[in-house]
Amino acid sequence: MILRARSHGGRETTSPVIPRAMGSMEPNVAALERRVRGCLCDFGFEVSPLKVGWYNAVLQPSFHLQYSEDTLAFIVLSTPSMFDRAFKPFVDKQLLKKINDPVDQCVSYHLSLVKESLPNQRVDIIYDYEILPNRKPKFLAQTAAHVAGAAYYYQRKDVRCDPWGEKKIYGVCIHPRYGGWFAIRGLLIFPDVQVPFLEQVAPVDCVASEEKRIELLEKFNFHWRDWSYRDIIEVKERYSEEQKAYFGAPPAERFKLLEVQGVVQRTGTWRVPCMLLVICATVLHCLVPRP
Ligand code: B12
Repeated sequence: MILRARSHGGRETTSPVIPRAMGSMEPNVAALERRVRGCLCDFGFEVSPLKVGWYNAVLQPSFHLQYSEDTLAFIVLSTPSMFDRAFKPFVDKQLLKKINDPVDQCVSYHLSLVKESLPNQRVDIIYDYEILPNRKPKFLAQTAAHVAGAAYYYQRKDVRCDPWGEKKIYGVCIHPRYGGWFAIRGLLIFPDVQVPFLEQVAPVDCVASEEKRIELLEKFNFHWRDWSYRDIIEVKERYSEEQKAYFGAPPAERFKLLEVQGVVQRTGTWRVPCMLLVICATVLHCLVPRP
């Protein structure tokens, strides 16, 4: 099994680590992990392994995933480059269905390819937007990212002198490399693969001071539309202006953005000016206060 070794600055390296209790399926698990990474990393996704038991251990039973505790799973994040490496080619090549969110369709396409590339393996996929009949999310993406060591989940209880009184304060994950410029897209679960030997890696605590944590939670809860919480640490990569315009647009208008792009592609040289026009219009739209 390849486990991640982290430097203090959060940079990630891969190095072979001898597991504490190597099981007979060990080489298969390493191959599985290579396959999952091989399918996703070139497209701007990042994957981190976890055991279902780590996730269930911090949650109340109503949120538990119904698998045995040594079951292998991978949390899948989209990084800023997913937009250019996966989403734009997907829109160029595929027939988008108008019913679902285009990015969700793209993510689902790529995660389904992982499943197809492992025909002899049972793979369950849970997406971040899926909900149970009781309206609870099927999995808590931030908790999964934290226990997998992918991104630190900062919650209200991580602040000692809490200034918010009765207000509801949502927590937020921060990635050591991308700050808040990423999303948690899904969980790949391998019900037949047990990894008792997998070692847990702690997430990098990149927002360590009390003041910064308060600033982060303030920004995420009360100013998330201005993107500022995403820059709470110095980042290596962030969303491009084009990507911000796309994600900043109300979901109904995102299709329009893509339609314009499609039309313009057919008329060749007009593509760039027209895209810029749409981006400017969207940015202006977002700046105009809504009732
Ligand atoms: C419902 C939802 C919302 C709701 C409610 C938010 C909430 N957190 O409850 C609303 C609509 C308000 C919302 C808004 C936003 N959201 Co939202 N949302 C979700 C969603 C679908 C589910 C969250 C949820 O219901 N959690 C349930 C509560 C109870 O969980 P919890 O507070 O974490 O509590 C658990 C932990 O504390 C855990 N626990 C206990 N002890 C310990 C100890 C440790 C160590 C750990 C790790 C855990 C742990 O136990 C608790 C449960 O028992 C998630 C995706 C997902 N599937 O998880 C995205 C998600 C949280 N949202 C996200 C974002 C970005 C946003 C917005 C900025 C809008 C946007 N998409 O751009 C805004 C920002 C918030 C705001 N100011 O409004 C991102 C956050 C990314 C990040 N970096 O953290 C997520 C993960 C989606 C994604 N695909 O990336 N969201």
